[in-house]
Amino acid sequence: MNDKQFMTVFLGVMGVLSITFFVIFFIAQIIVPDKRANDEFTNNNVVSRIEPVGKLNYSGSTDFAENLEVSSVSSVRELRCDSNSNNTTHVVKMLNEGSQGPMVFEPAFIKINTCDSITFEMTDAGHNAVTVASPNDSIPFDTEYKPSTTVQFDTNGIYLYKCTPHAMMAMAGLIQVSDASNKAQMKKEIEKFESGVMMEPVKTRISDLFRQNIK
Ligand SMILES: [Cu+2]
Repeated sequence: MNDKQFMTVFLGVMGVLSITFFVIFFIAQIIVPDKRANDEFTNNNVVSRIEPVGKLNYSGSTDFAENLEVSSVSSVRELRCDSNSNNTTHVVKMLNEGSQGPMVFEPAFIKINTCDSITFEMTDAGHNAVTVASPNDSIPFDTEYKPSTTVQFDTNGIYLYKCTPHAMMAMAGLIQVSDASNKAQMKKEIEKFESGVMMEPVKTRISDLFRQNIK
């Protein structure tokens, strides 16, 4: 075989390889989009089931009357409270600066009776109140950065809740509804929460609150 023959064979082989490559590439283009549609993360049926959590909204006004909202829980289950009975509504404020330091709920600990309500008031904008841990069979709450949200508590026990954007600054609070039946479990939950607190001076703010108030 001389150089000329060799080049002819070589170019022929290269040509066949190139055509084969493009055919495979072309087929892949047709197959891959189908595979992608079956991927669980891009499947719309799956995506639509994932609830958006903690939408950030710093445009909260302090016009409470217009935005007052009572948390609706009927889609989860009916509250076990008699709507006619005289239950008290307490107020917890969300503050940039309180008597206990920056980024606090005030009061951070509150003891209420079964079926009482708490109105979370976003006194300073950019805060929410979201359940971290609560008694078994209780309904978690999320004020969704609304200026004022009233939540009724029908399940006894201790609740730990936080402000999502300021949790690392220990912006959290405790609610005791009548009894402290879940005290042991809550102790662990507070420990877990405080492991995520980044500001050293307030690292034990919630466990201190727990120790001082919950018997
Ligand atoms: Cu906050």
